[in-house]
Amino acid sequence: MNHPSTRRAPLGVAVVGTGAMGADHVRRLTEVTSGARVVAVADVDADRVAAVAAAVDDCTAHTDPVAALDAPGVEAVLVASPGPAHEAILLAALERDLPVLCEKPLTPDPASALRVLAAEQRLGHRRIQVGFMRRYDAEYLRLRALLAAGTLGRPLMFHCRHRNAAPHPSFVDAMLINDSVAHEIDATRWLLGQEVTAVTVHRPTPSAHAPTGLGDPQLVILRTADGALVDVEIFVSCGFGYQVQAEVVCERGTARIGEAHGLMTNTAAGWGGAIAPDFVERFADAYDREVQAWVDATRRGETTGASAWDGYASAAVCAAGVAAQRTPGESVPVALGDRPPFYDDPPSHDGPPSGG
Ligand code: NAD
Ligand code: ISE
Repeated sequence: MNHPSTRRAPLGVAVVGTGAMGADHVRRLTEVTSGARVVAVADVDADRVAAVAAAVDDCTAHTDPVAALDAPGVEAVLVASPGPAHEAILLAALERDLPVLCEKPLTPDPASALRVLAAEQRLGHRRIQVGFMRRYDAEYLRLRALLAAGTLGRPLMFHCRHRNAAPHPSFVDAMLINDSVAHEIDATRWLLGQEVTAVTVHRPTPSAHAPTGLGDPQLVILRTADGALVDVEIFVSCGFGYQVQAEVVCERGTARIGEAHGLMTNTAAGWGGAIAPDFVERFADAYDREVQAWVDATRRGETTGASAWDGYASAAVCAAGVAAQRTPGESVPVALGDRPPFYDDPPSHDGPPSGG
């Protein structure tokens, strides 16, 4: 790779996985992000990848994801394939010393996450950013700044609601934790600055509208190292739209985000607002900032944002959460290894968004 700080040409990106997120990231990199262009796309679905490539100038299409990494002009990779496919492409990217923005989860279990960490450490420098995009959402950033300022005192409880209109068709019980609550797990670690030490899951009688076999909704309780409690309502077949809301209760006050997102109206009939249909709309600004920050950092030769360690720590909590789903009401401890010094340097993106 050319040294990013000495060249002006846009960063050549390969996007692996061109489903909902991948296609949206291709659009973003092409129409919104500055300093980057999509030069290759990959998907195991030949028709889908051909259609996405056809809409982008000078972009090659691949059904073999590794072949996309070796395509002409590729200098960095955005991974948006399903979680179980991440390990193979991450290891291939590290072998080629390519910077990666990997959609969450890093991988779906701690053992595979540790293999990725080992490969990155063998390489000798950090190359992976995990796409925990709430770290770039304006409201989450303000909440983090407020908590860090300390005026509200110590956080005692963190109430979270995470609702989807309908789940991805591949959803099974474990994905409620690995794909959905993974966001609240990262938000807890990032906002409260503490590791999660134990997980309990409570399971109400499932909604009649949940797909067969999916125990939806669930109530997931995380305990943190300093004794804070985090309760997460995860409800992925709520039917009415996409809602992500949170309230931190501290010793001297509370702070709430995500209540009224978007248009609010007052009319003769009453007042009300619109609910985003999905994550693509609700977190559009956060994805824009996340991808721009990744491109900018990559062109400077840096790796910022949530690290592979953060991805592993999240996977370790998820593993406890999936075990807790099988023993409802019982607290399951998190088995988290020690953080290697390699991952000690803090990410540098933590300031408020520009204009925020
Ligand atoms: P999707 O099913 O819409 O798309 C996944 C695509 O990957 C499909 O086109 C599929 O054919 C392709 N694919 C499958 N195996 C592949 C492989 N080995 N190599 C290349 N392509 C492969 O799923 P999605 O909703 O776009 O999710 C993709 C990723 O993004 C997942 O990791 C998911 O957890 C993450 N995601 C993140 C957010 C967020 O808010 N940050 C939201 C949704 C999804
Ligand atoms: C999806 O993979 C996401 O990451 C979304 O942000 C989340 O809301 C959804 O539940 C997941 O399936």
